[in-house]
Amino acid sequence: MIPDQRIHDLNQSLLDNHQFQLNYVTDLLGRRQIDAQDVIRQIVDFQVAIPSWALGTGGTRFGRYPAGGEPRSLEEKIEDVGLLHKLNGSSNSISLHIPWDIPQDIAALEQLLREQKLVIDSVNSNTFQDQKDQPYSYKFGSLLNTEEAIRQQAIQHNIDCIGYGKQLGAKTLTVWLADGSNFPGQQHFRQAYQRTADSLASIYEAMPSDWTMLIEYKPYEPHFYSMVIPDWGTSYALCQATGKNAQVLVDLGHHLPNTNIEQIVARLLHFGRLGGFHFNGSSYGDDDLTTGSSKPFQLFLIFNELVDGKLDQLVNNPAVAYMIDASHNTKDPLEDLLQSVDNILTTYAKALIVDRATLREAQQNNDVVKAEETLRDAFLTDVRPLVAEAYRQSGGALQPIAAYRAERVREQLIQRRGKLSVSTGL
Ligand SMILES: [Mn+2]
Repeated sequence: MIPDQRIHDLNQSLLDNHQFQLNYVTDLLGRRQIDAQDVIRQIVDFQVAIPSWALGTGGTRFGRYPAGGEPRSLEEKIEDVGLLHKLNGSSNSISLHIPWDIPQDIAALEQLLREQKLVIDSVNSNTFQDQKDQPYSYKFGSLLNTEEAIRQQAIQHNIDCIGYGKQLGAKTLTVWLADGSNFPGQQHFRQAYQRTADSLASIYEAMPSDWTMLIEYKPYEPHFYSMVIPDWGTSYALCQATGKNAQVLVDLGHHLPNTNIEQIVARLLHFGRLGGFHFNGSSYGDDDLTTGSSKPFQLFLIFNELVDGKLDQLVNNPAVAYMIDASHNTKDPLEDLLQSVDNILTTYAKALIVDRATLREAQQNNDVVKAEETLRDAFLTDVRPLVAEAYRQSGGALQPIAAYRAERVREQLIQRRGKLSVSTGL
């Protein structure tokens, strides 16, 4: 939608200022024996999957205010992600939600994905709502249901998701269960857990051996008394029981307030069971806001653990799948996603420049202040020119949101798709 030449021209007008700032940061890091080009290369390599359900407005329980021009089909969703990837070079994949985005014409979709330089990274099953043609209801749970026929229906849905994913080259199934209870005594805790474990085992058995099953946890919502997978410990136990290709997925919004998420990340890396990430921003619960918007330091501490784990030879963890899982009520969804990816990359860059030798030494010597100051030093360094340069080197825009606005993309989308088009999702 945005021609290369146009991105080049927009960049050209910013280049002088950009170069000045980039030179300054490069020099600053050079004085700390850090190669800025090396950091930029790592930012270029970092890719975040965009969820097919986050390209339209949604999310509040009370109403929805369409942005206009929302994608009406999977094809249009792919176009939108292609646009994001064109602007930032960092969003090369899509997480597919089934049944909101069931692929129809596989050959045409493959062609479109190739054109937009995108891949499908994961398929996400949905047993948290009833579909109009399904025989049984999930009102009282899916994989944990007391009725075998209902469990079978939910298992089969997950197997169908694997089938759709296989057609498009995905290799990851993400399972998030809304299963739980609202009242004391409603469910037998141990039996509900065991039925869940058995159902997951059946799905795992049907999964190709080169696939990964990501098991997501959440402490509350939609159920408020108990969730069958409320925490990382339960996810981890289920992964252990299920098989080596089952991994824990950490969604940043799926923790009770003040939970030390960075420590959870470190634990899972230590156990080799951190499979994926759902990025979003949260003040209270599953708020699904822009990643890093209100708690940037927490996001930095999480990235600090991810980078530390990656550099540590003793850590034997498979590649982590990075995905956004957010929803947008007040912002243009595409601008929100550009902001989220920008916050993610900026925070990643800050974690990359942490002086790890000094940090280790301070930790070893119990020098509390030095250790904390070492982290603060990286966190407070303005690395935005490195991220902008990564965008530019990937063929993207130095300032993706400014380019998006300059091109009046939303207005163009409204013209093509209509003011009232509404995307599938929550
Ligand atoms: Mn999630």
